[in-house]
Amino acid sequence: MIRILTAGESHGQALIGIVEGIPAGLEISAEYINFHLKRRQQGIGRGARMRIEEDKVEILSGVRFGKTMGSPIALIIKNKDWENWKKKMSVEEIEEKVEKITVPRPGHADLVGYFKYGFDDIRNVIERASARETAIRVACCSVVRKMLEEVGIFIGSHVVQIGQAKIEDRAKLDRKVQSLIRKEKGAFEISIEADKSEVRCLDKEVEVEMINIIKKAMKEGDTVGGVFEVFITGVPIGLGSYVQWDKRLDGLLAQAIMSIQAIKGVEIGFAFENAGKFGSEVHDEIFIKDGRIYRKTNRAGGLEGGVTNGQPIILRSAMKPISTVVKGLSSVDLATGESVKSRYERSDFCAVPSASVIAEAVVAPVIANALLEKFGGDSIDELKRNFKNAIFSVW
Ligand code: EPS
Repeated sequence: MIRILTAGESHGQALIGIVEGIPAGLEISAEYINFHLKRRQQGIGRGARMRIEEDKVEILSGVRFGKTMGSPIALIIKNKDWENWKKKMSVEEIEEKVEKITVPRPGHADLVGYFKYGFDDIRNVIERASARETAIRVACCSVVRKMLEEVGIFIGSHVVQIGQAKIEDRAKLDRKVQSLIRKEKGAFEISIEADKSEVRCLDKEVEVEMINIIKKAMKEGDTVGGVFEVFITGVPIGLGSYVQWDKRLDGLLAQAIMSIQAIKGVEIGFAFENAGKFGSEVHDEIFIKDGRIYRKTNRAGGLEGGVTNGQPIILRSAMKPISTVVKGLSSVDLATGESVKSRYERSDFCAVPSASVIAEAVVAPVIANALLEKFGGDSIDELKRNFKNAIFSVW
């Protein structure tokens, strides 16, 4: 099975990751991973840090002559900003006094981390809780994603809401998404289109509203969150299982997306809308043509009983507004007990477009593990041979 571990602090020397369990013979390059790293760094509303970093991965092990060897793959992304943080983030004890951070930002991990680990300096929390970690996670997951692409499974995403600006015409959006996923690269075609927009939005009018809301937040020293959707296509029937709680793929996918910093909600298909309807209006009826099972709708989001039903997987996710707010929020100085305003160093105003790209990445290991569990394969050729028996349905 595939396992991923990451290490590294936001302003430390580097971020590192290990990917274990990738079958042998997968063609992979730093170029492929860097393509997704660059996509993660795009979007209006990011802070000054994104102008410092230009994330590039180095593959340190597990790959020979451009192909995986079945052994652990080690990756590294160096932090360019490290140059400015060598003292503050020194591994060794230093003589010089470094200012301690004692005022937690509401919504961030600051307060809980301070008490949980018994620190006297919130810097220790900020550095690892930071969403900077997602750079190496995207790198690691991109290797897994490449493996999925080998068997025709593609992942894509787009943003449907930022602040109060949201796509209301669902029927029009569904038509657009359906026409995109029928193309060669399935769900990734959604991303190819969305990547052309600064907010990764498929609707030109709503895109303008979204950009205006982000600009307003930037001007007012505030932040905004939003909602994005992830689609996964080319998934056969039967990944995951209902036989045990921890094999249900819907739960595992939700966990993966929830593990992204600032994500507070995940929905499979149109769960919240479905909750307000009668059953007869919700469930995707089953039809057959020329011996092939098909559905006219996909409100279940490609999962029934925690098992893939052969339709595209649809995951919707809510990101809260970033918790570092320029104008400050009420907080307490934990060193003195005084009521003060939360401090501001530097941050993003909106990271919803980036989060959607990160979500594409983090679902890959969940799908890949369910795929390997069902079809097996120590090499890519073996996996492909086994995958030939996969059963699909159509939407
Ligand atoms: C982040 C704060 C900002 C973001 C960062 C996540 O960084 P800094 O504190 O250096 O200004 O830019 O995101 C990234 C660095 C990244 O690569 O996505 C936070 O507190 O989570």
